[in-house]
Amino acid sequence: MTRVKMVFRWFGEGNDTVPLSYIKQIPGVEGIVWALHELSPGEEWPLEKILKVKNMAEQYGFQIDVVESVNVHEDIKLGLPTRDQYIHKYTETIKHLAKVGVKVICYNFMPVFDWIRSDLFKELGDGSTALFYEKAKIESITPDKLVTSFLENNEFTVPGWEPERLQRLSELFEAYKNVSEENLWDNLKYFLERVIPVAAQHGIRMAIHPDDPPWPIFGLPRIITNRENISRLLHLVDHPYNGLTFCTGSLGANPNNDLPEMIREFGDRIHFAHIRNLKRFDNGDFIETSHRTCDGSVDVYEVVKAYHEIGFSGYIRPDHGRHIWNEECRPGYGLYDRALGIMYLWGIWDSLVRMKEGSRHVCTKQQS
Ligand code: CS2
Ligand code: MN
Repeated sequence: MTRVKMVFRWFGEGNDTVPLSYIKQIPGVEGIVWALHELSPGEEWPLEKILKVKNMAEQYGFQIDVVESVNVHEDIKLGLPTRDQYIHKYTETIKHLAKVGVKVICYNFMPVFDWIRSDLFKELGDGSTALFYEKAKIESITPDKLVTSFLENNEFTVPGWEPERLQRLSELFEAYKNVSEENLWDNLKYFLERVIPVAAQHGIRMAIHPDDPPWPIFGLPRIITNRENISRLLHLVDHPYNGLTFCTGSLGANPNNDLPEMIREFGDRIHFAHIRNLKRFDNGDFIETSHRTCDGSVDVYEVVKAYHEIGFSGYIRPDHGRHIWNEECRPGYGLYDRALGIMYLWGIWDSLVRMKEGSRHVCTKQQS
């Protein structure tokens, strides 16, 4: 029987508006997706801190199999001589995470920024708000202006946009001036060649998150963007532990990405599935929507169907949600819309399982 493992991103005690006790009440969630958000990229994660999260999660019966993210230090992406010391810390962190049973590490290789949007709380017309990408605005604003506006209007730190990191913005842009896409590929290869063997030895699958959006931003190179590049990535170090976080929200911003097809092609290397819908506009803008297929441009039904077809038994989480019912939360990471998203995903998944396995299968209760 096909069995996916539904998980839910949680930013940690005192750092998330959603308590674990609420996550517990979302049907079928068996684990939290977590990170030590208080640490900077490049720092080694101490075992005591990791154990604290494990204990907290266990009180609610949650596993902590998936970490998102162990961030990669910029010196690694830049290919600076100092990278070796950071790669060493990264592998030490992997060993610590293996000790508590972590199975998957999600990370990304995007220069300077993690995801980019022009607005964090754009009105959708029904009273809800969502993350919005306005092409013209992004093309006309300077990165520091954009960052300042986010920091002013948002009381939560957004991962990848931490004030400490962003203080170094101009310095970083200067450093990336000489880094081409090909250099970034080389630097990723160098990183993977050193990290994958350690991860494999410790039973941890590495799952790179695609670039969001999947095209170059502010002149910075971006490489994890489409089918061809994903295939190149998987061949850089051709090992089952060198895999993907397949994010339909990131890859889906480019209409040329055939998501169900990519799931069928890369299925055995997808260790972690992020499902999100978004609506693309002809002018290059896009807005994040509810998970429902007809609300956006991503055919979420076909995406889930592709996972079912390949017998996917990895981890899956709803990605960003809208902000609904006046919820005050981190941009994209409220409780309500992500919980609705989960129920939509279960609705599709359970029907597919039922159609295949017949009425003898009702559904698997994922936790007690
Ligand atoms: C985002 C990212 O789409 C997403 O999941 O919220 O911030 C993601 O967590 C990172 O790119 C993973 O490294
Ligand atoms: Mn994602």
